Amino acid sequence: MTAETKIGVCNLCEAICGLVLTIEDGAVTGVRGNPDDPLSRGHICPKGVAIADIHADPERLRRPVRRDRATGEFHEIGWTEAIDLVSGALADTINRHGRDAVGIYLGNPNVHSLGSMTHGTALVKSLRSKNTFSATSVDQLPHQLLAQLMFGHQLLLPIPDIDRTSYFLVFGANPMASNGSLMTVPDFPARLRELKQRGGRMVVFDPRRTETAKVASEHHFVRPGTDAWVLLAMLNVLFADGLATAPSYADGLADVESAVAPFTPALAERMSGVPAAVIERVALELATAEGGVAYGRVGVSTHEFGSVCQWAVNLLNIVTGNLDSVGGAMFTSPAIDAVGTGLIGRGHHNAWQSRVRGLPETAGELPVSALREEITTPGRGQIKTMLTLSGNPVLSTPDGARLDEALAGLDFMASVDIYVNETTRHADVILPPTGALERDHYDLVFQTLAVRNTARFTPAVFDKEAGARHDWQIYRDVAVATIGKLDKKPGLKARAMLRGRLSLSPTRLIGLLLARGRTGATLRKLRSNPSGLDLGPLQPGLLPDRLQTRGHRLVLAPSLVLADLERLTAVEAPAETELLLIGRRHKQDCNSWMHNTERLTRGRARHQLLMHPADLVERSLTDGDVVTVSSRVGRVRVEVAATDDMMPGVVSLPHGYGHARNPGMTKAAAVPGVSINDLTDPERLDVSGNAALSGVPVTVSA
Ligand SMILES: Nc1nc2c(c(=O)[nH]1)N[C@H]1C(S)=C(S)[C@@H](COP(=O)(O)OP(=O)(O)OC[C@H]3O[C@@H](n4cnc5c(=O)[nH]c(N)nc54)[C@H](O)[C@@H]3O)O[C@H]1N2
Ligand SMILES: Nc1nc2c(c(=O)[nH]1)N[C@H]1C(S)=C(S)[C@@H](COP(=O)(O)OP(=O)(O)OC[C@H]3O[C@@H](n4cnc5c(=O)[nH]c(N)nc54)[C@H](O)[C@@H]3O)O[C@H]1N2
Ligand code: SF4
Ligand SMILES: [Mo]
Repeated sequence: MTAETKIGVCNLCEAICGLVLTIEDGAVTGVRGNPDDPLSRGHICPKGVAIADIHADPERLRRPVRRDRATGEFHEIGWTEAIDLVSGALADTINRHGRDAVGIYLGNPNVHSLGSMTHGTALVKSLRSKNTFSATSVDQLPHQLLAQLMFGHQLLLPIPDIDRTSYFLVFGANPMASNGSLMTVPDFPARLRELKQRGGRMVVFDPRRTETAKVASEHHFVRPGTDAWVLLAMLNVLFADGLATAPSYADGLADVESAVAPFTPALAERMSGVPAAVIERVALELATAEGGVAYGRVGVSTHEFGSVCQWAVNLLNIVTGNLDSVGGAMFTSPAIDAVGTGLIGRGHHNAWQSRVRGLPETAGELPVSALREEITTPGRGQIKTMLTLSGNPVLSTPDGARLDEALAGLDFMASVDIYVNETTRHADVILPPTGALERDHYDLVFQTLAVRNTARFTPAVFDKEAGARHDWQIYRDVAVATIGKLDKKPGLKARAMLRGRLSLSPTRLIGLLLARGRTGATLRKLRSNPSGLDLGPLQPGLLPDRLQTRGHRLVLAPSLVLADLERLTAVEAPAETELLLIGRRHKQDCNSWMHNTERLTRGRARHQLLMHPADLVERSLTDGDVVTVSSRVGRVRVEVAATDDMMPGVVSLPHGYGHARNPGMTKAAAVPGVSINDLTDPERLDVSGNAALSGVPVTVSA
């Protein structure tokens, strides 16, 4: 037996850790963090090790499968037949019902695959359906919208300079479990230790005493859904104390000052439960720290006022002089600059609306909270055929149970996925791409969002098996075949251009894009430095040049958010609800999948509803009871676990559980737990269209 080591990369979360794999006889027998990786510095987590389990998993699809509509059973078919079926159904739907009759959902793993980024997006564009949805609207839509409105580009996202900050103010994020988000920060625990060793502090606001809260210098409970009042009150304090300034290239400071004036610390205390004195002190500490940064993530983005929250977080950094400055919120200088080169559009909002509820699009996508009604409501533009790409909206989006039912009624559904999951089990055809270890990788997204500038290209660890296809090849073939079957085809020239563009492999494209970059990182150089090139710490002083707004101006007071403050002002008192439901992530979970790997599911169960002991007593419940949790849209039955880590009045379930409805995936189906999204409500939305998954009113009973 010969053992060899190969450099790989983990694509399971935003930390993009470098790996060193041991390969024996074609099997992965060891996975370690790569100590030579300039970004991840040897870090790895339990999921990174489990990447070998996915590779070897017999339940992972390797050939296209077709579902027998009578029996529900899947059987393997050839690629030619599979592409023909999918392109035939897509074209037929468009020919008969128009383009919007094809619905598309793009799931989270798309951003973790190079081929999806280069070719999946091209397929989606070529279909030109308004009914395009993605995980963005159950995640970071407010961040992207505010980046577009304030900085001029949806991906011009300020990243906390965690390696140099002395004051890290965190709202609604749990990087100790999630490994960071919109902040690619491999080895968060070590970077936090270094922060504290420098004498720095981390202050966390969260309705649960999370893993991150437990290692923070200071943690404060905040009532779910009320951060907007707290953040605006912090701004209010800074203006009142004359500590709020703006750079010469900013417009609208006076508008901000008058907008935040009604949002006093006393009001914030009443709404959120956070003492006014804490709000005042923390605001002053941020303003006077030598390099401080405010950061808000999923907990304040999947919020009824998610856009106000992200606006306020950006403003806290701006008015304290911490934007574009060392130790603050900084912009990256990636080797492939999707922002400056126009590779990804700057974004737009409300250019069209969803058919049934009139919800606004953002950057070409509609809120996924509208997906179900667009499938079930008859009329011109009704979704008849669905295409899901690396997604599991039945578990990941609000009111998933009803979406589950709606998918069963489609004329046709096709999925590009490596598993039969709770969503793809409804597909007529599933097209499975090669796995992460079988394809080249360059991270187009997360190197752009990282706390340090680095560049890394990772060739495939394994050759693809005979008869397997990469995702980019699947997207190419579906796009070209579909267009060929349309009644109203684009002109010959346009079709040839699309075919030409799609025939370039992702790696070729990366080579071309790197050659256009300004960092000197070429594909050849990256190939000879497989652990990655260190391009140095984030650079200050990139503004105003880097701004993509007209005249490179920083827009402090976008009208969309100012108008939404009226909705906020109209909320007079905290809602009288019994309990508020929030989500959670665990280190060993990966959104809605990977529950079929034993490595990540053995040990203590972690699917329970977490509840404060006093709330249990009030309902005559005891730890371990099976309880009924009910919301406006649904109910689930699940074990309850008592913990004073929960804020009283708040309960928590993790998302991505509830696999029993998909018995076909045997190991995952045996994992206990229910889907939190059988309780979340598609009517609860931020002004951006992002789902308000946090703070859902629920009742809990025996
Ligand atoms: N209540 C609540 N709901 C949430 C969240 C929450 O915090 N609370 N979080 C939200 C967030 S932030 C996100 S990003 C979404 C994520 O939810 P989704 O967008 O549904 O994405 P995932 O669950 O990560 O993965 C979906 C599927 O992708 C498939 N897959 C994995 N790797 C590959 C690959 O390489 N190629 C292909 N083709 N398929 C692959 C797997 O089979 C998996 O089932 O969930 C959201 N839902
Ligand atoms: N292990 C693991 N890592 C992951 C993922 C995973 O599923 N598992 N998913 C990846 C994905 S897709 C993403 S987007 C990132 C997300 O990365 P994070 O944003 O760090 O994700 P969460 O752990 O969901 O953290 C959200 C926090 O917000 C808190 N919260 C809920 N409601 C409120 C509120 O109203 N106010 C405040 N202040 N806090 C609130 C929750 O208690 C929780 O601690 O993680 C990524 N990394
Ligand atoms: S932290 Fe994220 S990228 Fe790193 S090994 Fe774990 S799952 Fe993979
Ligand atoms: Mo996400």
